[in-house]
Amino acid sequence: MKNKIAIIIGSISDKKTIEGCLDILEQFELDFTLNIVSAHRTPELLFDFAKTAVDKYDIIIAAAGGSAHLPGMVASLTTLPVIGVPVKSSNLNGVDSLLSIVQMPGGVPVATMAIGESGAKNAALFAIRILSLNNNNLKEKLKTYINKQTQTVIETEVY
Ligand code: RP5
Repeated sequence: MKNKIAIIIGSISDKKTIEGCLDILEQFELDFTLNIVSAHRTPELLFDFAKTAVDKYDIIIAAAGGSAHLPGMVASLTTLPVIGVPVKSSNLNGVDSLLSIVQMPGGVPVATMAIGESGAKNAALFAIRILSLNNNNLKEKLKTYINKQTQTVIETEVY
């Protein structure tokens, strides 16, 4: 395992959505890259990225909005697990992104997260769960993260 994650976004306008993903990966001290790769505006870059990704990374997180072909196209060109994050689009609130990413044909899987910032955070945590299968140190950090999250909810005073 390389313990390395590639994050790709379809546009600079997607960066805000994935801030939570970056925060979590930094918190877990994981090695990642972040690049803009657009399925429609830079199709040749997408092809080159996807064809060489297996030599550099373990997991790809791909966030895109609207007619969001990025995660699916990348998944079709690599054997790596691809986690898709539907970005909340301005016109259809991300339902377009979600349906574009989740409705893959049988044979080409994309692990599709929730729309927007929750999906971006979960993409990082899902990647960490995959990497922790072969990394006990990461597994312990993940347990600590989950326990802290639980404690925060329990200790939150409502009144
Ligand atoms: C998609 O189109 C991107 O992932 C982005 O969410 C959406 C809009 O892109 P911009 O027009 O803001 O660059 O490819």
